[in-house]
Amino acid sequence: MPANGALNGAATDRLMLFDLSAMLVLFLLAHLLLAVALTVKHRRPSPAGAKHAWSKIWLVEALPLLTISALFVWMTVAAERLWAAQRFVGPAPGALQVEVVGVQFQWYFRYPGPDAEFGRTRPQLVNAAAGNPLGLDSSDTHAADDVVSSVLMLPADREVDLTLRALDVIHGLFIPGMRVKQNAVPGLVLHVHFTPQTPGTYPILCTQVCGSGHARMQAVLRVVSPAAYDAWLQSREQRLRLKEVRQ
Ligand SMILES: [Cu+2]
Repeated sequence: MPANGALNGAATDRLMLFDLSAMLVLFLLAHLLLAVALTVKHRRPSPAGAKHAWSKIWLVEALPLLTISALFVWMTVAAERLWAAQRFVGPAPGALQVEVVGVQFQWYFRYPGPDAEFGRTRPQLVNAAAGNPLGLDSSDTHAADDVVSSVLMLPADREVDLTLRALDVIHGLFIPGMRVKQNAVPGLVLHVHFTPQTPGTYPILCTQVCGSGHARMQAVLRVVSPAAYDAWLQSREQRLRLKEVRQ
């Protein structure tokens, strides 16, 4: 994994390190057991030793089995808790709202603009060649100020709530540097939230084999200072207004 740049990433990294270490220890122990079993000569149990058999089974089989089961249950619960913290537990009320749309073979990021509300979209209006890849409905006043970008620009240290949609098939949004992974499914509106911390450029990938162009379905996340983010959004808004004036 690349260096972590998000608030939630440290806990994920700690759990992954623990899980991998536990797997390594269990792997080595299993092979040690196998080697011992192969080298020790089999002996016929004496009638006198039969009464010890149950305590031996408990010690050699049941106890390790219960311990490993408890470890696996703990690992599952710990992972589910991290997963749920970014999905089932809602974002902070002031979280930045960004919509992510996956379409063969491109990611689009939509910002609601000054009115803080995403405008209406209609599938019939989707036309990437005409500059409307998401099918924004210009008759809706909320849609007029929506900024659509192919780069995900985010301010550092502010929580972002991503709303994921897909226009055709299932796509998988993966930002390794933020330890964020979430599918975008046609017909579903899914949420995932996180807080980027370290400014920088982070690759965004698609993790679902979504067609012939799947491998090039990549984008970038730019984490910048809040001032740089505001300047970027304002310049995009200005570009929208100029376009409107020309039309
Ligand atoms: Cu894809």
